[in-house]
Amino acid sequence: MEQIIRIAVQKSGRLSDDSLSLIKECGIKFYNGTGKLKSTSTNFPIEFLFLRDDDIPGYVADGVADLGIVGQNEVVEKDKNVTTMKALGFSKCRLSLAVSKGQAYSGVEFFEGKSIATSYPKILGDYLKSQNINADIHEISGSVEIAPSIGLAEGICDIVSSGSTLMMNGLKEVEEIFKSEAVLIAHNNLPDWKKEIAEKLLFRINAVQAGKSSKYVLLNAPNKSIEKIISLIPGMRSPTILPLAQEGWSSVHSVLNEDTFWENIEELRAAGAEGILVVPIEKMIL
Ligand code: PRT
Ligand code: ZN
Repeated sequence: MEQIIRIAVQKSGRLSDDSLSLIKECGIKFYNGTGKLKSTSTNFPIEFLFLRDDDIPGYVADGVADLGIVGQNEVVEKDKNVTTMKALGFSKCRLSLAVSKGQAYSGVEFFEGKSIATSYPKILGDYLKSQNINADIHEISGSVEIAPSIGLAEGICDIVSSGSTLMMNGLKEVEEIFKSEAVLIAHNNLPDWKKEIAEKLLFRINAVQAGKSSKYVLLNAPNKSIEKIISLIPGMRSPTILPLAQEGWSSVHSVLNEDTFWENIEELRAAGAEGILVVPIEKMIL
């Protein structure tokens, strides 16, 4: 039998598009017809299982799937034995406590003796324990944000992204208790041959991510500024310097980090750089 590994991804929801785009950016091809539950890549030894996100940590822990892409919130909430291989940087959100907008709130002690509705009883329970708060946790599976208005609970603990759901429901965020993003998880005891395939996938993911957080930059500068410019954009090993046809000028090629991009550009201009071109990088192997 051909040796392949299985990865569980969300069938349809907030994680699906970004999970599948990442796989595609890794050069892994597969057919993703609507309603399919399984698909095998045509050019990488991997099979996809399309599942509900809530089930992914369990399937990976049981070994039904070897790998999974799921929100950290689900991994921690489900409390299954899995290994987190890599934070993937998408589906970022937070789990927060919220109360009615008009409610006076001075601190987490507010929740002492109160009831809180949530779909995340484990994460909330751990948090309340760490704060020495005794509260009544009402586990509900959806529409948590309406709980205060229907008198089910005095507070809620739910996923927040932009904050507009809370606002529309007359609630205010009072404590952030957990930060989440999509992660790549793995079964704890993968045999070596599966580990090797998982490492190949991880290598590609790292290359895609490094590319995304960097830009290729080309600029012209008078030779007297080159030393200063090299110190500003040291690049991977060191920048490439090519002479321009015009005497006394050079072209400098290097790599810039996205996070410090604008600061760097200003410094480069101040150092004498001109004709600065910035180009996206598809993949970067360090
Ligand atoms: O059907 P299935 O069970 O697979 O999906 P699901 O409906 O349980 O999950 P889904 O697709 O909604 O979310 C999957 C994962 O995306 C979550 O587990 C989080 O890790 C992550 N994520 C990122 C979010 C959000 N952002 C998010 N905004 N999950 C949910 N929300 C919801 C939140 O519950 C609330 O209702 O969006 C609302 C808040 O959003 P804002 O922007 O109004 O603050
Ligand atoms: Zn779900």
